[in-house]
Amino acid sequence: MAFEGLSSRLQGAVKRLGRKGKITEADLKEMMREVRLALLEADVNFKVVKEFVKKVNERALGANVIEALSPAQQVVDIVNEELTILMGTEQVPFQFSVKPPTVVMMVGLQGAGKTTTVGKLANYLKKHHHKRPLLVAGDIYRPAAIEQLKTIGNQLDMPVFSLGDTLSPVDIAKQAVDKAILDGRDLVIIDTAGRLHVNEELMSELENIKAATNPTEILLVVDAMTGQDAVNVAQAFNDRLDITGVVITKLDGDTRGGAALSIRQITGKPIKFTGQGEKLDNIEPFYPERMASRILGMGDMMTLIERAKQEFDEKEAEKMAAKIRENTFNFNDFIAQMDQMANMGPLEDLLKMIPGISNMPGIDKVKVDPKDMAHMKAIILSMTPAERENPDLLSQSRRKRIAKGSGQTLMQVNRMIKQFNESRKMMNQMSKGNMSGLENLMGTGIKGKLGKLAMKQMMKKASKKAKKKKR
Ligand SMILES: Nc1nc2c(ncn2[C@@H]2O[C@H](COP(=O)(O)OP(=O)(O)OP(=O)(O)O)[C@@H](O)[C@H]2O)c(=O)[nH]1
Ligand SMILES: [Mg+2]
Repeated sequence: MAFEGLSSRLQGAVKRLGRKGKITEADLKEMMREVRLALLEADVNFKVVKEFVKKVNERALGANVIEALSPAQQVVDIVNEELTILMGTEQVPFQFSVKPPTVVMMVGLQGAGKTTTVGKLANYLKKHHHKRPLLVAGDIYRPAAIEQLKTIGNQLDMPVFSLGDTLSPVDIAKQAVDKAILDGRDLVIIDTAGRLHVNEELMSELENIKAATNPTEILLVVDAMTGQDAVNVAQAFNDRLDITGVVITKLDGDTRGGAALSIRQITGKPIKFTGQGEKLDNIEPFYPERMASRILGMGDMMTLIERAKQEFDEKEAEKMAAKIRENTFNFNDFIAQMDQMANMGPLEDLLKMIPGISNMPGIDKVKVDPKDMAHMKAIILSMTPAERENPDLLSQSRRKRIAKGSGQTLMQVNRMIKQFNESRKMMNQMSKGNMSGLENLMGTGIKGKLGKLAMKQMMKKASKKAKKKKR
């Protein structure tokens, strides 16, 4: 798969960071070193790498991730966002001419995938935009080029405009546009010849085709396998032709993918499509965000972060953490946390989405019984507001009343209150001590989930203890 090296290195760096409850400036430095190496190894242009690392580092320090409740998470978030920005932030759609036909020039070096992409793009725009394409055989130099395009036209059941190999490509292109207008074709895609290297002859021919046909899109086709050189090639084509976009082909291959990461930054021109195979429907619009997630291998984790962000009010989290510290965490807070969790879907699912957690020993045995939760909630809801605020008010007579009100036995009520008090004490101690974990756990979204989990485990322990005592 493309980006494999980059992905595994970045994920490795993230994982190492992810195990820490707190990170230091040294951790951050080490992480940035890894990110830098990962990008360089993936053949990302060194200027791009330098700029990228600088930006991520500045943001991480600026966001004070070292002080933050979830430093690792925030660093990952920043890397993901910057990767997205690096690749262009938004999907840039294919442009159509206001006045048909829309003319497209496909340009690029030899073997990049121009001819194939002519077919793919025609196929795509017919399918998704109901266009009526005319394919133009503008490569008169490579002997089999015309036949290759005709075969593609046959496969797609689309007309191919060819005048053989005696007229100049400029004339062919010009006549093709006239023919399209005559036949009511609203899309003209011109295949052009490739060269091994950028050279003057090629560039001036392409300039002439551009002048003769006034294309709306000039798409540079770049093979994803091209390493560092991709950037120079893109720059050369852009300088002469002022390209409108880039198509990265062969992303299905075993490529390091550096080209995809550098070109936007260096040329300022968007990647519009990617080719992911030899078949004529292996083309997709390029989405920077999706590509970044794919590179980080964190599609799931990003979803989780997004969900947590939506569901959780950061201020509430702060408040909760403070309450634990000050030992004023009460039943209302407890219920609020429970509801919070319910909004986020089953806890087990959430845990599975967090890299590093999913393979923690024993984690798969953690089962959160919704019935348990419901019982706890019923008991709490049978308390008066004052009792919920202040668990110390709960005398035996009050507990009897609560048991009745909640349909639970007195024993169940006692046990629940005891568990609550014990966990509260434990959380308070942890928040004061070196176990930075718990305050975090009760903090922001994801941690809120973990907080629940920790609480649950503590409660289990407490109840086992209670049982032992009784015997
Ligand atoms: N795996 C894979 N192969 C591709 C992709 N795009 C093109 N190819 C293959 O790459 C080879 C070259 O593709 P062409 O479309 O002929 O490239 P070209 O730029 O027109 O080449 P010239 O006309 O010689 O300059 C062909 O074997 C294609 O099947 C892709 O996205 N994935
Ligand atoms: Mg070709």
